[in-house]
Amino acid sequence: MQRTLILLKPDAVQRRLVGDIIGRFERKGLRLVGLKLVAATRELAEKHYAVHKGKPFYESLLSFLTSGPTVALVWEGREAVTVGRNLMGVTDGAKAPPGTVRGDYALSVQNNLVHGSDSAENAAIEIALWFKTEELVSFTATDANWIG
Ligand code: IDP
Ligand code: MG
Repeated sequence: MQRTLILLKPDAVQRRLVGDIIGRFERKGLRLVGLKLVAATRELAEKHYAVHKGKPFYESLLSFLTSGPTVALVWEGREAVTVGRNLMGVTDGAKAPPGTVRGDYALSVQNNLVHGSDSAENAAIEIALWFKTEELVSFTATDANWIG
């Protein structure tokens, strides 16, 4: 069982795609264990995107992530990290295949609607950055035998 951090970035909220995107993760079978609306501070955005510091798009990326509300989600399930990345599609919305969030709704590289952890190790770090332990609610899904 694995957990992943998924962010619906400010463009997803502004474009009213929150319900659609959450629905995709729900229908896949992942369990929602954390959910909140966050106005990310510059400090939080810097920590979240620390790996991109120094890149040409870094400042613009921080402005983007702090430009409005972000929906922070933690999903749990089998291979949750890979499943999350597959539901999102590749970074560049123009190249992401149809059927993925980015493939269906994004054309931009920067404004690509979602963030998803890229490894179990980074997921643990990112979840700790966005959530307090007591904000995560683990539960047994009543349909677990069907979903696997
Ligand atoms: P990912 O979100 O698919 O994991 P990363 O390479 O980790 O992609 O980049 C983090 C975020 O930075 C992307 O989701 C996107 O918003 C932005 N980004 C990545 N590469 C570029 C770029 O070349 N130009 C502008 N923004 C970029
Ligand atoms: Mg990334």
